[in-house]
Amino acid sequence: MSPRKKSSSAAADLVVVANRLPVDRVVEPDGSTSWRSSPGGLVSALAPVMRANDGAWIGWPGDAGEDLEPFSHDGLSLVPVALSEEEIEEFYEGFSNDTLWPLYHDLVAKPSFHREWWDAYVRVNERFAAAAAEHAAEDAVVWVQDYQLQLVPAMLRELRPDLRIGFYLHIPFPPAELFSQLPWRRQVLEGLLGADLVGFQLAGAAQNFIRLVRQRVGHKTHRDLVYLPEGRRVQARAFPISIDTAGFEELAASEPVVARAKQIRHDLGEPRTVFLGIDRLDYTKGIYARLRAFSELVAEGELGDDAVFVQVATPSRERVDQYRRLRDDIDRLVGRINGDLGRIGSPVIHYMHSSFPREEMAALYRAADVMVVTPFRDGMNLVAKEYVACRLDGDGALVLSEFAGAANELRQAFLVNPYDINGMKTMMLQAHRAEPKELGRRMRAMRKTVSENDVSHWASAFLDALTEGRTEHSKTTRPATRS
Ligand code: GDG
Repeated sequence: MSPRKKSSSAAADLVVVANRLPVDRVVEPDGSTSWRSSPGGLVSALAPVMRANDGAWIGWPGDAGEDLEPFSHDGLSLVPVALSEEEIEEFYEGFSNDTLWPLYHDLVAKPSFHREWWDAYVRVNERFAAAAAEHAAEDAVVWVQDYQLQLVPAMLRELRPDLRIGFYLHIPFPPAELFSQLPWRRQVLEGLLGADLVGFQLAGAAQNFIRLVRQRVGHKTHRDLVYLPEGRRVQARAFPISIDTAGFEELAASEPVVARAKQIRHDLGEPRTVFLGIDRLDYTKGIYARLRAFSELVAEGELGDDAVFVQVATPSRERVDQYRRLRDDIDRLVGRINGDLGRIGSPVIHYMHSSFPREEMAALYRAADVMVVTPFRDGMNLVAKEYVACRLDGDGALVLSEFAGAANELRQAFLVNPYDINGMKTMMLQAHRAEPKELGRRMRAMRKTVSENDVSHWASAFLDALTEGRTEHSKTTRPATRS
């Protein structure tokens, strides 16, 4: 292994490029600003390997503003990329969240195509690529994340052909029939082909990509490889993402979380069965259909009179029209269901439009008998895996959509088609009535899956695959244990 060449933050051996920095800006009462970590699976998986490799994380700080200097936070070098108010509207809310997001999720909502949004997408991708080119050491490894930055790999390769470039898509990659609607389909494919390795949640998504590259760009492909005319090869493979399983287990076992879970059940009126949904408030997540299915079961008397549904919907993308409409729809539905079926002091649906600390999430997972995860389409769905990780006693039931990537691994869940309300009702009822023995058998198998495949396993599988193909350079990423 070659010795480290440089130690300044301007020369990182591993560069992560993501839309968001893993921190939020906090403005203090005196007007000064400070940073607070926004913990997530990605940062907890990557932090150790970043620290071991002079890593830098390039991303947007989350609000409109001028350029900020790179800084360190919690041992990580962070490089802010500024977005103007107009770019937030056109690149982020527009092209990323109102064009690509619905297009990549099976057209669950209608995507908007606007040429100005595309122009902003190109401009912002160029800015991220320039920042990565500036901060990567010679021969460094650069890992670009997600649908907001699909043009970065090719832009970066143009600037820095010495780099080893990986790209990972956290959301589904659609079949050719849907993707082909995108007026800039060829540019997006060519953007991704700048990477050496393109990672997806599922093998089917990688196959969709390979097929599109063959059809639309005309490159030769064989299995998971694309052969470019200049002699370079690009690999497209599945790397299903996961969670910090041990971290969730530890949290779920902690005394305050155990006590809080008891308190939650008490506050709900000690019902026999607690159903739970936790999602970003997003039209892909199938919240509306799931609440309808549950309310019909209640109205039909199938659940007895002591089942409640707790639905947490975390505020999300609130300036995008489709999200505003969804919020109104859910507000109305919850109001109607509780108006029709609730009694004084005991609504059937406990709906919270807010976000909570991780400890509260773990307590909710512990408190719930039946976790209901019913997206119409989802890259993976980490909530399903988090629920499983928190069920330390091996009890509880998971009702899971076939169209979540997680269904590929969590085969022992009660799998449902979220478009089929009657089918969902049947499965929710089956989960509610299942014997403890059956629940234990299912949950133990799923717990084994999430403990064997956690997020650090995911990160090292991707980085190993990215660096092992490197023959012309000697550098490899250092494992996290060597600092
Ligand atoms: C995208 C893809 C893919 C939610 N509310 C709160 C909170 N959360 C956390 C959950 C979970 C995460 O946010 C949500 O992850 P999901 O996977 O469920 O969904 P997306 O946000 O759509 O994520 C998805 C994922 O990327 C990773 O590749 O699985 O398919 O769409 O970790 O726990 N966390 C806290 N408070 C909340 O109120 N602390």
